[in-house]
Amino acid sequence: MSNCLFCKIRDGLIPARVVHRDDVCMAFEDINPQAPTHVVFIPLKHIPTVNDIAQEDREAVGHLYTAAAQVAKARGHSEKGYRLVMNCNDDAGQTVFHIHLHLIAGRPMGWPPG
Ligand code: DGP
Repeated sequence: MSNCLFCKIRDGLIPARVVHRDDVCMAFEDINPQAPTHVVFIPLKHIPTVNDIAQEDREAVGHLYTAAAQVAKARGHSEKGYRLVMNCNDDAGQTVFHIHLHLIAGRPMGWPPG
């Protein structure tokens, strides 16, 4: 946890372009954006992967979705749409082991993802 990149961003030890913060989660611009809007939402609590989400974390995880929908709406993406995705472990491409919900929007997207 002490070596977690997103904990360091949460604690202000590494700079990020923060777009949302409340008492449960925060969001910042992805450093390697895959679309005109690419924001990651993290719980303030360190949770390494989706596999580690406990019963007591359910409200915080749901909170990520409502916060993401608010940011998507504020940026005008509600009608055309957007993607919310949380990668879990290596096959899904997770590279930072503090769960995060990607908000990706502003261009058409294919399915299934690669
Ligand atoms: P994932 O592959 O699902 O674990 O996504 C991790 C995302 O985190 C990836 O899209 C790039 C982003 N990221 C990695 N390092 C940094 C950083 O130092 N700052 C910011 N803002 N984003 C980062």
